[in-house]
Amino acid sequence: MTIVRPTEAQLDYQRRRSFGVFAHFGINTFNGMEWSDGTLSPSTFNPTELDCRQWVDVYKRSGASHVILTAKHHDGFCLWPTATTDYSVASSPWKNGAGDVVGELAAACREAGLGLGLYCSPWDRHQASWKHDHAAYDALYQAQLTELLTNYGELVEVWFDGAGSAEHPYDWDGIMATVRRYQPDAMIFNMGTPTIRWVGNEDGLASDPCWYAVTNTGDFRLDDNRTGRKNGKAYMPPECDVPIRANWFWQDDDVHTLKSLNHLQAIWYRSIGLGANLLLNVPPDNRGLIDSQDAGRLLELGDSMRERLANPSTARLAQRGTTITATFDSDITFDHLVLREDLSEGQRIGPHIIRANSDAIVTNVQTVGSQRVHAFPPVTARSITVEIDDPTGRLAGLEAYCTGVTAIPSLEIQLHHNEGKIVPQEPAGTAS
Ligand code: FUL
Repeated sequence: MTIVRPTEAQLDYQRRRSFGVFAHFGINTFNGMEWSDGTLSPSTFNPTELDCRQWVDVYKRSGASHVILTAKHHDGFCLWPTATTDYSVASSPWKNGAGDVVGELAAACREAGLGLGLYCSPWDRHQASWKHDHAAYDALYQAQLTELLTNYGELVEVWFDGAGSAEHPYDWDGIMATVRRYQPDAMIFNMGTPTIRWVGNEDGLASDPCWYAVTNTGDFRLDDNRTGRKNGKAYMPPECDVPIRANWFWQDDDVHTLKSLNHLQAIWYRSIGLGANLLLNVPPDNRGLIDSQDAGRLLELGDSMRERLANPSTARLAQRGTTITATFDSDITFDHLVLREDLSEGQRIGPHIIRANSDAIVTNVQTVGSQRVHAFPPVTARSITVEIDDPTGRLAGLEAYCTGVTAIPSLEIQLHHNEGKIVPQEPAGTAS
């Protein structure tokens, strides 16, 4: 079986950027819409108090390592003063047309040490050429990307959204060459030749197993998106995107859909806790600020998870074949374990069983990956064993925690904007 290996940039991303924030912001924010058709007037874009430092302050304090901004959504309205179209902030009353949201966010991120990624929708409903003159649109899109990739410093991720694009074949070779040329280390989300993939739902949920390799690439409707496969052909870890309310753009009438702390924690364990990356959308409102209720909830999530994982007991590891013995300095009581696989030779560990004092405390679980978080009723032991399925698998680390929380929280029923109920589907095998 061939096991594909990650690049250094992918490994770094998995290690350091497991939690990012998505910021949907644009002309929709001022018109109560999620998708608009490219005809809304730029005169409606007018944030009265826009302050990217306030966004970055909230994001940073939550523990997020990066933010991804919708520089252009499907409506084609550009948040930077692009030379490619008038449909941008330059035609808006905001700062009399002299503003640049991408520039302000990039500066705030640089100042605070937060990574920046940009979303630039290939589907553009404002440009007639998108439908009628593919070559002209492809040139315009390349020019827009070039502006974004060259004027705003280092980007950690470029987000390509597949929505709406079925009818337009893009010049992916050209687009990828542009990204590689100007931002060689940036992760590429989901289209072209991606380095990270969509997890297959917008509920923020990965599955167990969470394999990083997939076989079908370059198509965002992958059948092995959700679980991946051990012997897949390309290394492409999943990113789990989910909005903090029902909608991606800020709306003035959906605060009742703000996800509870319990539900966000449930998402955390089923994304970051399964070794996937989480991208939680916390968008600016029509003042150009993060709403205090959204900010409060995001900070509660960050604080609570940080508190749970604040005091690790680190184990010494010894491996014989498929048995790994993890020994602590003394007897300790713990209810959480975090396992980290050494991924430098590719992801190898599948089903594993953890025993303490010869009782099985974790069973029926699959992959480990960049980090796997298990929760269970308290156990006291000086050493534990992890029985893995593949003798070539290696753990890079194992830590135990006493959190007072003895199970992974359950998902809650969510409300749609229009009050319809969404029952989140529990991904297979995630309860440990
Ligand atoms: C989808 C888009 O259509 C939504 O508006 C949103 O941007 C989401 C993150 O991706 O494909």
